Amino acid sequence: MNSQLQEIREQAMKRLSQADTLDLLNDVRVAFLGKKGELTAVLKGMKNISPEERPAFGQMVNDTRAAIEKQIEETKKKLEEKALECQLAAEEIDVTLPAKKNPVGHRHPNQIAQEEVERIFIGMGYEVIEGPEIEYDKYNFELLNIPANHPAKDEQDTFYITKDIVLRTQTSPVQARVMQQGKLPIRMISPGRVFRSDEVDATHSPSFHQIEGLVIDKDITFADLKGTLEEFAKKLFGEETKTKFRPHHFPFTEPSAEVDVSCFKCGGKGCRFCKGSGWIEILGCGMVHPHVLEMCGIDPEEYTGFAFGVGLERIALLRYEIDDMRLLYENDERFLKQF
Ligand code: 2U9
Repeated sequence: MNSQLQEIREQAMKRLSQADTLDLLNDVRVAFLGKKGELTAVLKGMKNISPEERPAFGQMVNDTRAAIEKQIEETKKKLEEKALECQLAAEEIDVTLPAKKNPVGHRHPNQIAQEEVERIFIGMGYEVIEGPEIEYDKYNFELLNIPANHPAKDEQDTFYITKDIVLRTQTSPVQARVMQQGKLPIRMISPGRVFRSDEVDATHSPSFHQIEGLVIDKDITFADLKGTLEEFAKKLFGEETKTKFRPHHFPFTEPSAEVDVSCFKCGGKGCRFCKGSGWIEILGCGMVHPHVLEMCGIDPEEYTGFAFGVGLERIALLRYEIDDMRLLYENDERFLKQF
């Protein structure tokens, strides 16, 4: 028996020295100390030993078990240390590697231009008011002095949802709605998307953006309009900017004008940018037509006002020297992130 125990101990020690993973170590523990293990089998055979020899034999079995358990613990500790070392080596962090990029969005040049225009008018005490992109024909055309069969309806041909409902061709209907609410005076701008049935080219798109402005109060004159837009042009293009008002016609304003600014590239001398003229057209404006005031419930004998409209894309193209409007809609990141 003594030699059998000796044999078991040697076998166990040999297999423990070969166990190089925690799983193999567990196999060895089960093979020798488990319920059906070799040492357990020896214990079960104790009933065949004489009672006098039993205590000494029991002691030997316990010593063998303790020796194997001790070796298992030591091997386990070594294997766990080795596993940790392997894990640490595999998860090594190289702090010299370039950091992962976290791509964030970028404001669109239209958005930047819109915020800039808004900032200038907010600074002059204007409110920013937005409205629906789908409008009644009445608000988009009728109340703005463009009745059925008016030629301006051709120029502003749009997309019809029904006979009476259209995709708005200008943001003016927002102003018409504010006027109808009857709270005076009004000092507002309304930015937003508008639609026209235009073919796509370098300067046209069926969907673009405008900012329109409206001021209604007692004693508002063309001089107020001029002063306001001169100030706006200076803030947007630089203090040295000059403005020129050319007579024009819009159905909703009378008198009406188009406004040019002195070329901010050449200062007015004439260059490729302003096509040699020294001037660049930026917006349209005028005194709100008395009939429009009347239709929107305001007494033209008591109140007068001015209005203007700016194409946002035009401002963005000029400010950032972009020569094709289509670039603004392609959303190519390489283009957008330059601004
Ligand atoms: C009301 C009355 C009048 C808004 C105005 C313009 C002149 C104008 C163009 C600029 C470039 C349109 O985007 S564009 O093609 N707009 O020239 N807009 S006056 O007049 C109004 C607005 C509201 C109640």
